[in-house]
Parts: sequence; structure tokens; C-alpha cells
Amino acid sequence: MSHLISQDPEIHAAIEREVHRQNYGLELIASENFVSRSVMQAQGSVFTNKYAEGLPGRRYYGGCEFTDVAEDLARSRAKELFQCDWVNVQPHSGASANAAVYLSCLKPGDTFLGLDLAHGGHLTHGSPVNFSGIWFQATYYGVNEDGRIDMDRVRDKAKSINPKLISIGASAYSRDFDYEAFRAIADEIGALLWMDMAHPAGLIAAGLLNDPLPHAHIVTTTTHKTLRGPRGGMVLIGNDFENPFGKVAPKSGRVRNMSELLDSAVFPGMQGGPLVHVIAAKAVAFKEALQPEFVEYARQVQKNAAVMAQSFLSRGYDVVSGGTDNHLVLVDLRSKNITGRDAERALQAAHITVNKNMVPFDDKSPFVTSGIRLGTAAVTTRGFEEADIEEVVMLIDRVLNAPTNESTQHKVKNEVYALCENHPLYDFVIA
Ligand code: DSN
Repeated sequence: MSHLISQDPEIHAAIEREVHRQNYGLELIASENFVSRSVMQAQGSVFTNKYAEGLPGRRYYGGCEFTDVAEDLARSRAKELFQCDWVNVQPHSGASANAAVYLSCLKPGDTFLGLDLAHGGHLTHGSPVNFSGIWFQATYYGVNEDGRIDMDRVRDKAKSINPKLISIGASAYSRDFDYEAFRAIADEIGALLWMDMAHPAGLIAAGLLNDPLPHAHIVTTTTHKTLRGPRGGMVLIGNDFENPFGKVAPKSGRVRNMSELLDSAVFPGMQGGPLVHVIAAKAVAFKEALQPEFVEYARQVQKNAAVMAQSFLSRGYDVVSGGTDNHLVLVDLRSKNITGRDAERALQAAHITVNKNMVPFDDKSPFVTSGIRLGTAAVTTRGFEEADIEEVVMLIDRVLNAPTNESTQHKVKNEVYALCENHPLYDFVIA
């Protein structure tokens, strides 16, 4: 970083401090992970200089011959990873990928059905403060008292509402989804089915969770959570099909495939130039995810989450749904008399990073919340195994039992430091 240190010491210092924070803190935010240096190198490459509107072989700018190589590799690797017919790797984020789905499938005012944000859903699945809830008629299904989605209730809701689109996917739901049952409901009412697999994508790629690609009409994801790539999104179709809206190609009059509508929705519908450096980094990450080591990694993520849930339960915490199938654990703190906000703050003081999160049927606001959400993807990347996870939960428990005790936070911080030293992350020194 010799250029940066001399040209912009303030940004260099912020990066240096962030490297230290990542190296010596426990990263338990369920949506985060640590990319390889290869991914970082591709993302930090000269591809950042390139404009490349369009798709490989069909660009609006010259000089895209090497961009095409990178994007074709990203696309073919993603298709191999998820065994699907089609993918667009250009969305800048999961939210952009989701916006492309809305643009392709709905008109303003149309009705869709998604998982309630307060029950684990996502802002872009119809929250009233997001475009998806502002421009469309968003309706919701939720979880039962046991914290699980009840497919009979989803079916009843879908039949009474008759949405054009049903979305699956969540940011705080620790159980697997029954895609076949969702598809049967969608078929019964003539709706399109969309799965946002942003959180569990890595576990799905590794074959450890049910596969949405054969069942959902459209799948979106981010690339940076359990999939462990650069920050970004993509849209996929398992089995491509003629769009059901009768949209035809301008000259031939041929009915366009759904994939064509989605390509157009990403660009020029939603975005300008793709981020070629990020697409190159996505290609690197997909190559990594195709290796047997990634399956082992994903398996350990899932084992660690199961151990984490069990450790919380055995220490007397309520875990929403009683456990987890994926990488994520949602802890309901109401029986512990501490809010999610206070828990997040106390843990942060001990260098343990989690996020406050609503739990189903929460009586507190999203700024306060009754729960915390934790994930094992990032710590597993740095080599944490089951015994380490038990220690992590023990440390969390110590902090939460005395949330205002600075001396406890200080002692736990030192133990966190030691745990991190045993599992080095990025061993490079920023000079
Ligand atoms: N912000 C992400 C998460 O934390 O789940 C979702 O977009």
C-alpha cells in the first residue's frame, strides 16, 4: 500500500484500523464473510477502469475483449456451481438483483406475497420503506409461534390474495425452505415463484440445503455472504422459459425468454455500467466455490451454527425455531431481560460483532429489538470449529449476564484477542 500511504494517509489509516478490527474481533454478522486474497486482488484490479454496458459479445463500448473473458468465466462458473440454464452476474448488489425481478415481473401497483420483514424477511421483499413496498402492493406471510413457516398458511394466504409473484428468502430465518410446496402453491394460483437465496447460497452451492433452482422460476442472490465472494448480486434461472407476459422480440416477433427480460431489466432497466472488477472477483470466488474444499468449509459453517444454537439453548437462551438448518442463529433475549440493542452494544465493547434483530412477534421497535442475529460463515473461514464456537457462546453469555460491567467486557475482549490470534485471518502487514 505504499502509494496509498503517501497519497492518502487518512484513508490508509482507516484501512489499517479496519484490518486490525477484522483480525482481532469476532465477526458474527450473519451476512458477512472474509474473501480470499485472490478475490481481493481481482477486485482491486484495473478492471475498475472499464465501462462495459451490454453483455459479452454485445457491448456498447469498445475495448471489452478482456472484460468479456472475465464475465464469460463468471457466468459459466456460476452456471456450473448452481446447475442452471442462465445467469446474469452484473447486479451490483442483492437489492439490484431483486429490483430486476420486480421490473421484469410486476407493474406498479401489482400484488406480490413475501415473508414479513418482522418475521425474518428482507427490506426488498416488500417493506413499506423500500421501493418494493412503495411501488407494489406488498402482502406478507409469517412464521408460526414455533418460528417456522407453515405452508398451509402460506397457501391460504396466497389463495385469498392471488398475488402475481411469490417470494421466498429471508435475512433472519434459520430453517430450510420447502421449494416444492411453494411451487405447487404458485402453480395453483398462476403466480411466478422467486427465491432470494442471498443468505444460504454457499450452503446451497455445496448441496447442504434444498435446491431452489429446479423449483423457483427465478432465483436471486448476493455473492458475499455464505458464498464468500466480493460484494455483489446475481440473477439465475434453473430452467429458462418463455415469459408469461407475451413480450416479444422487436424484429422477429418471437416471444422472449424470461432470461432475456431479466437481462434487459438489469441493463438498461436498473443499472448503468457493470462493475467489471467485481465481476472478475465473482469469477474467482465461483472457481473457489467449485473446489471440494469449499464443500468442507460449508459443512463446517453448518456444523458450527448447529453447535452455536445448541450452546445457547443449554445456557438457557431462547433460540427462534429451536435451532438452525443453515449458518444463522436468531436468539430471542426476552427471557434474559436485555434488548437486542443493549446486547449488541455490550458485545461490541468486547469486540464481538453481532446485530440486533427483530424476533417474530417482537414488541420492540427495529431500533431496539428483542433479539440478536449471529452467523458462523465468517469465523468458519478463519478456522473456527465446534469447540471454538462453544467458547464464543460462553464469552457472549458472560457479557450478556453483566451487560454494563466494563471490567467483564475488558476481560472478554482479551480472551477474544487470544482466540483470534489462534486463528489468524489476514496475516499481511499493511506497511
Ligand atoms: N443486509 C443484509 C443482511 O444483513 O442480511 C441483507 O441485505
